[in-house]
Amino acid sequence: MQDLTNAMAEMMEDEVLALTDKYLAEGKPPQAILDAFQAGMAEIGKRYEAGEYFVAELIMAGEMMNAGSEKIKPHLKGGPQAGPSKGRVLVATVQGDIHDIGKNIAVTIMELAGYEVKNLGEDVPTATIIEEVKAWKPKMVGLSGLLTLAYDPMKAVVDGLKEAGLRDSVKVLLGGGQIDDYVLKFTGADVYANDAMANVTYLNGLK
Ligand code: B12
Repeated sequence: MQDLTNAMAEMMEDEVLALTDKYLAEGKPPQAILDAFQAGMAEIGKRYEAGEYFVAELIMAGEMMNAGSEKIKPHLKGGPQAGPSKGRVLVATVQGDIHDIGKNIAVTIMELAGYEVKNLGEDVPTATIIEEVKAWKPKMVGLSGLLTLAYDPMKAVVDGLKEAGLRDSVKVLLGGGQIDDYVLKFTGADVYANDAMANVTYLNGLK
C-alpha cells in the first residue's frame, strides 16, 4: 500500500480516501491500512522537521487521518457489542498537549478488542483524570502525550493517584511516539506503548 502512504505524505486527501475505499472493498486487513496511514504520517513529520511542511500541513494531516480512520472503523470486527466488556479503560491526552490522532487510533483498537473505553479528550487537567479514576474505576488509565512538555503532567497524574490512594487499583500506561524507558521511570507509570496493538496485548494479560 505504498501508494496510500505516498498519497498521505503528498497531502492528497481525495486520493487517500479513494484508496482507502478501494482497499477496504478488496478486503485488505484494516490494520494494514492503518499502518499505511501511520507510515504516511511519519513521512509528514520528517518533512515538517526538515522545514518543508508547516503546522497547516500537520493540521490537514490530522484531518486526513481521522477521516480515513472513520472509514475503517465499520470494517473492523468484534467490539464491545460482540460480547461482555473485558474491562474499563480511561484515556486522555494530558494537560498542555492537543495531539489526539494516535490516542484515537488506540481507542478504536481497544474498543474492537472488547474493552469499554472512556475518552476524556485532549488537554485534560490532571485533577479531572484523577476524579474520573476515582468515580469510574477503570483497570487502566492511558495517558497520551507527544510533547516533551507532557512528561510533567504525566508524572503529576501518577503522583496524584498515589496521594488519592488510588495508585494500586489502576495501571498507568503512557502512549506517544517519543515515550521511552527514561520517561517511564521519570513518571512512575507502569508501562508505555509506542503502538496501539502492543497495548492490547498488555491489557489482555492483566487480571
Ligand atoms: C500531527 C502533528 C501535529 C498536529 C496534531 C493534530 C492532532 N489532531 O493530533 C498539530 C498541527 C495540531 C500539532 C501541533 C503541535 N505540534 Co505536533 N506533530 C504532529 C506529528 C507530525 C505527527 C503526530 C501523529 O499524529 N503521529 C501519528 C500517530 C498515529 O502516532 P502516535 O501519536 O505516536 O501514536 C501511536 C503510538 O504512540 C501509540 N499511542 C499514542 N497515544 C496513545 C495512547 C494510548 C492509550 C495507547 C495505548 C497508545 C498510544 O499508538 C499510536 C498508534 O500506533 C508529530 C511528528 C511525529 N513524527 O510524530 C509532531 C510533533 C509531535 N509536534 C511537535 C510540536 C513541537 C508541535 C507544536 C508545539 C507546534 C507549534 N509550534 O505550534 C504544536 C503543539 C500543540 C499542543 N499544545 O499540543 C513536535 C514535538 C516536539 C517535542 N519533543 O516536544 C513533533 C515531534 C514534531 C517535531 N519533530 O518537531 N502537531
